[in-house]
Amino acid sequence: MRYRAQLAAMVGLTMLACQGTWAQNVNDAPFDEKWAPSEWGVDDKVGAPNRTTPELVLKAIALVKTGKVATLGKIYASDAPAFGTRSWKLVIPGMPTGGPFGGQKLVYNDEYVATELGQIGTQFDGPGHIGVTTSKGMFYYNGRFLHDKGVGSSGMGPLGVEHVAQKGFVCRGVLLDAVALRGSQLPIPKENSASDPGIVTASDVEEMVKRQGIAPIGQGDCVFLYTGHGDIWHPKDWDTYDDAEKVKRVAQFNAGEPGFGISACEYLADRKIILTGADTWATEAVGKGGGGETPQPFECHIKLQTKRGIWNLENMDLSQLVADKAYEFLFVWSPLKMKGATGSPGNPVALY
Ligand code: UVW
Repeated sequence: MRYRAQLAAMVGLTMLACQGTWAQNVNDAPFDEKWAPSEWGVDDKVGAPNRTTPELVLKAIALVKTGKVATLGKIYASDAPAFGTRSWKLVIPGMPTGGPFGGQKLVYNDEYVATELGQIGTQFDGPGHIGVTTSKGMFYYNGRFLHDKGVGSSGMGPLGVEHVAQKGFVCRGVLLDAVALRGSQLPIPKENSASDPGIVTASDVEEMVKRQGIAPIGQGDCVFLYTGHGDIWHPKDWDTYDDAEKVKRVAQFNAGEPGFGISACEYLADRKIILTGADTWATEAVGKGGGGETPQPFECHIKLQTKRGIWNLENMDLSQLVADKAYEFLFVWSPLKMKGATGSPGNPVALY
């Protein structure tokens, strides 16, 4: 946790520094590059999942050949890695929570969970999660601002995840096996450079698609990256470790991560995908110093989510897909319809 907290502090400091620069009106890219209105219009609250059509759903369903099913969510638990100061606490109030009722003395249990529900464990980044500070305020997907009417500490209003949840994700899932490409688990990047082996580039993506013998990435696809970094926190082994080993692994997991670099994110955006995901906590590369391919932390988050409405799933368990070499599949998932939330927990399903 200490390393993750340090990293979060570093990222925070860098963001503050960037905000300082933006406050001087240096980065108004959302206006200069016309990030809003989005291609789906000024009222849109969904983003790239708008690309899903009945035709694309039927094409994705045709990828189910063997009837095999893989669940891609990790286990939510208080000892699992989490970003910054996020945490998970589950209690069963009462034991039993209620009853007894009636002749059979029925009893029941509930759970009370205290956590950053949309941003813990296997988590979905929706429209209210990532914004950038501009000269006009904190800018989010489709030109909404944190100071807008209806957006506040009791909910994100038009940026709430329930709007994306209404649409959901039913798509062709593509698994990119970067461990097979590099020959081993990808390292945490050491330098802000596309040539770092921890940074997956656009040509790496093309090479993986070619080697894996699948059709090119295209409109409406959901694209998931396996880096091996997620195996530091593998659901199969996790509960076999003692507390000291878990603490060590949490620190390793949180110290940075391999992932997509800028060229890969731009490439995927050009292919008009609707969702990224990975076995890591941010999907994109995060070096030990906080940045990825550039010193700007979470630059792919900004370029895909804030700018284009291409959303993201983090901390996925891709191991069964990797073992089965299931490189394309039917992917089905939807965020929970939590009014005003920034994201969602969940357990996505792949069928192939
Ligand atoms: C942040 O919340 C900054 O990152 P992530 O989306 O990876 O949780």
